[in-house]
Parts: sequence; C-alpha cells; structure tokens
Amino acid sequence: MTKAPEKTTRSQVKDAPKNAGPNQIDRRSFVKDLLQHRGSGLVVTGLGSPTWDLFASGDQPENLYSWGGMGLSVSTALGIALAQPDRRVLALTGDGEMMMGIGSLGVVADQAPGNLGILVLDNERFAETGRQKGLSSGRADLCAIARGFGIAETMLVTEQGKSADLAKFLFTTKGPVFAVAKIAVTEDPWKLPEKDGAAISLRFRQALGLEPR
Ligand SMILES: Cc1ncc(C[n+]2csc(CCOP(=O)(O)OP(=O)(O)O)c2C)c(N)n1
Repeated sequence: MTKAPEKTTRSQVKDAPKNAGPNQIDRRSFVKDLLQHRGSGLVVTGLGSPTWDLFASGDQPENLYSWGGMGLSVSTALGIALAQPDRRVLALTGDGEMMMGIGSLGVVADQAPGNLGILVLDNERFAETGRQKGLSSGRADLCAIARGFGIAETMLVTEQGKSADLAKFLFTTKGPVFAVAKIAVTEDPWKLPEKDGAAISLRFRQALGLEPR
C-alpha cells in the first residue's frame, strides 16, 4: 500500500525558522579577497551594489557589469557558462536581484554546467533603493531554494574570514554551485564602472576572442 503524502500544516509554516543574519560581513573587502582567487574566471554581476563591489575590487575586461534591470544575472551567466565551457563563470548578485530571477536556478540545475558558480551577497535588503526588507530576512532560505530546484552543492557563509573557503567552492568545485554570504548593510562610496551596455559587452567579447580588438 502506498503511504499517504505528508501534509504541511499551517502551524508548521508559522513556526518555521527564520533565516535572518547574522549579517556581519563587509561586502567590499570580502568581494576583493574572494576575487583574488578568480584566476581566469569570468564574473557577471547583478545591478547596483554587486556591480560596484566588482568594479571596486579591480576593473578588467573579464567583468561583465550590469545596469538597470533586475533578475538577469544568473541567466546571463548560465548562457556564458554553456558557451564557454573551458572558462569558470561566477554570477555575483544581490538577494533582491536573485529573487526576481529565481526561476533561473531551475534552468541552471537542469542544464548543470560544471563551470558555473553563483554567489548571492545577501544583506536581506534592497539596499540601493532604500533598504526595504527582502524575503531572505524572513523565512525564505536561498540555499534550500537552490537545492529544491536541483542544485545539489550549496554553501552558506556568515563569517568574514571564510572568503578563501568560499572561493575554493565557487571557483573549483564541480558546478553548478550556489552560495549565500550574509553581508552587512553598509554605506560604501559609489564606484561606478562604464555605463554603456554595448561598450561593456564589446570589451567582454574581445577578452574572449570573439571580436577583433
Ligand atoms: C525590474 C526592476 N525592478 C526594480 C528595480 C529597482 N531596483 C534597483 S536596485 C534594487 C534593489 C536591489 O537589491 P539587491 O539585489 O538585494 O542588491 P543590494 O543593493 O541590496 O545589494 C531595486 C529594487 C530595477 N532596477 N529593476
């Protein structure tokens, strides 16, 4: 006889643990330390703060910055990872941007590129637009969501000193891999890279040898 499926009761949902914090990691120095280990890795950012963090950590043509629209960093990084199987690719984004494109994790799991890592810099806020609370400040557990989509390898980081461990996970573990770093809400000076999307894309494609210089 088949067993009846287990039901989730309303009180179980109400009592589910919250996933907030501790949000202690300083984003700028953490991203800089992490990217020292990128080697020849390509990095694709979500808009706003992660783009500024990447630019502040050192500009280079292998950085694909984004501006304007939320929700596209993981699907962009996925396309690049599939097209460039010999290069490691990192999607570096915020929790708000990740939530807006959350379905892309299902496609990542399905396509399963071995060269793709995803890092969500999770301050549990929409920092750029006024620090409104995001869902990861409550019951939404991003690593569990990624596993639910079928990304088996996930990592949660809450300590500043873990950047080398995290880099090893993101840049060397067979992908797709997904990580969340619980970062502090900080007031960092703006570091704005090139804004022209065509220029950013051309420089990136040139770095990959897809366009003449
Ligand atoms: C489709 C869309 N909706 C809303 C916005 C406005 N917006 C720009 S940045 C941002 C918050 C981004 O939050 P997060 O990805 O968590 O990054 P943080 O700045 O907190 O590091 C919002 C809502 C946008 N650019 N695009």
